[in-house]
Amino acid sequence: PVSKRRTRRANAQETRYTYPASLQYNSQHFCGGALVAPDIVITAAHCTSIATITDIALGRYDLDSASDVDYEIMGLRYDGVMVHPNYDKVNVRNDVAILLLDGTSDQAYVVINRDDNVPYEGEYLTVMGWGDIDPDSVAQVTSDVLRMTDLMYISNDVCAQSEGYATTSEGYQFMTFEGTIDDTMLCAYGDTGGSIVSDACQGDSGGPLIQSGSDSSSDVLVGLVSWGFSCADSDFPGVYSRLSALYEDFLRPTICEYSAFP
Ligand code: 4AZ
Repeated sequence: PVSKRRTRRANAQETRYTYPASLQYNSQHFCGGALVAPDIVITAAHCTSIATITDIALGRYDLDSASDVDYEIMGLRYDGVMVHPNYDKVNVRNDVAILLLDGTSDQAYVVINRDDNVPYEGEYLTVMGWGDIDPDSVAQVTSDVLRMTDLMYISNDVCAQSEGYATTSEGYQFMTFEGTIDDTMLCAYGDTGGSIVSDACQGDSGGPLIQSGSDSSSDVLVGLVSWGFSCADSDFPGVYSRLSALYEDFLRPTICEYSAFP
């Protein structure tokens, strides 16, 4: 996650989050994910077309360091990528995929939100990832350590009416689709007033947006980083896959069928 100012960037605590996954191609991080059962990671559907997933790193904090304890590198089971059947890549709808691991993780996994009334308007949420930390530089600079930031949940209507998505040609240009934030999406933004904006960015995609509990086993996974116009621009909130909307039709039945720990 990024911020236009350094002050609000925060490294996650080394051992606070056990369920973030780093999806890698030949040891290079390219997307996030979340461990939701000992043998299942979920991520954004669009991540499955960015690169081939050769490794899934779990229990990591510093991707560049061998000093992380208890971390795990997993692969995918044969035919282990299950994209939501109604994933719509033009409109970025139903942006979720299930990854079946070829092993069993010892990390604490995170509970998926199934309550349509969560999050509530104005609720604070937390996003985390190893994604781009400097959106102003041309090169993508992924973080070596896991970073997190708090964001505020806003309703889909408020999001669609935000300065950027509602009014600017940039917004319209980006939203080549019908211009709605549909019910498989949710929005959150990190504008604390002034110029300090924190946000998810490239490389954070697929990673967890949570309602924070006191530890990893009491956190609730409400979203996955999905899209947004630019990063850390106060006119454009970040958009996430809304997991409560994807739970009954896809996540619950698929996890029940394929996990050895349903
Ligand atoms: C991306 O390209 C991306 N600011 C992810 C999140 C956001 C923008 C872009 C949200 O993966």
